Amino acid sequence: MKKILITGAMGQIGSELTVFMRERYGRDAVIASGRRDPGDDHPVKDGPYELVDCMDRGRVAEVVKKHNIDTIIHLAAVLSAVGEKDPLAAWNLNMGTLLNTLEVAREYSCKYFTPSSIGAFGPGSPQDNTPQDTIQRPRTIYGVSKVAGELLCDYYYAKFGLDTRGVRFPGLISYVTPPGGGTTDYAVDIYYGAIKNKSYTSFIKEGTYMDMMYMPDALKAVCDLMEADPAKLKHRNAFNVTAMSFEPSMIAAEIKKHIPEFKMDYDVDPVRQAIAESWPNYMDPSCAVEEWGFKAAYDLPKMTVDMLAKLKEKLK
Ligand code: AKB
Repeated sequence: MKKILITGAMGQIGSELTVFMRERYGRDAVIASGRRDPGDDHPVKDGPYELVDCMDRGRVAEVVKKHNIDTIIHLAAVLSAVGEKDPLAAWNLNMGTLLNTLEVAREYSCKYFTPSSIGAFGPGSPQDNTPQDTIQRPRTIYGVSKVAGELLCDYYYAKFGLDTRGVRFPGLISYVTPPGGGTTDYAVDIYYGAIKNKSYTSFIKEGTYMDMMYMPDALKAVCDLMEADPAKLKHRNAFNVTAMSFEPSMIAAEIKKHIPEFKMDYDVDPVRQAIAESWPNYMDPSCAVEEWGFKAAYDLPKMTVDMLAKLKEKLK
């Protein structure tokens, strides 16, 4: 990976991955891109930045050619809860940008990464210890687009020999960039509620387990997978990765250890609750462990200590 293009660099993982990869591979090795100019004081502007709408394949190709890109990290996507508000727009954006970037990667022989999600599973998938290869019949347009994306990445690998790689991300938790319209967002919002008001109203019901991961582990996972020996990879899209599984009262109890006055109540959102119930309780990440050494450093207690300390500083 000498020159990396990151699409959707303004999204939750995009801006942090840009900073992380620049630290790891060099400032000029990572070209961040997005549909908007984020303003000069945004961290993604600390290095090369290009305005790119991935619905415009010609523009993607122009930027790949201009910077001699050999690796595309395609992140631009509409998430699960927002997707349900306008399914057609979500499908068009998720599939249109995926196909355009895959085609450009094929044309310019780039290595390719795009994330799938726990959203690629559905009510028919085994919910406990969800296997790497199993039934995938999601009920959200986001999930349908993620399954289609996984299949397309497999297809481009098998048909054209494109070096496609990916992970099924769980809910990502970060103090830097807020998430943008997902079902797992409560697990980020709760920390903001704890620091700002010592309280939080959860839109997800007590007892609803989902997989989660702290952002530093997610960033490292992307780099570790992209650096992995291709001969060892049996799966081309996408690996189950997870660091922890919890339900709302567990994260509340963990926060209470540090903020004893913290109170949580519930006002369940039926749309997001139904999505959460259709997703795994916890996935089996053993293929990622075996094929490229996936390992997460943060569990719920360790993440909570860090999140609360960092947010306290940030919101001062
Ligand atoms: C969402 O909740 O939609 C995302 C995801 C798990 O893919 N955070």
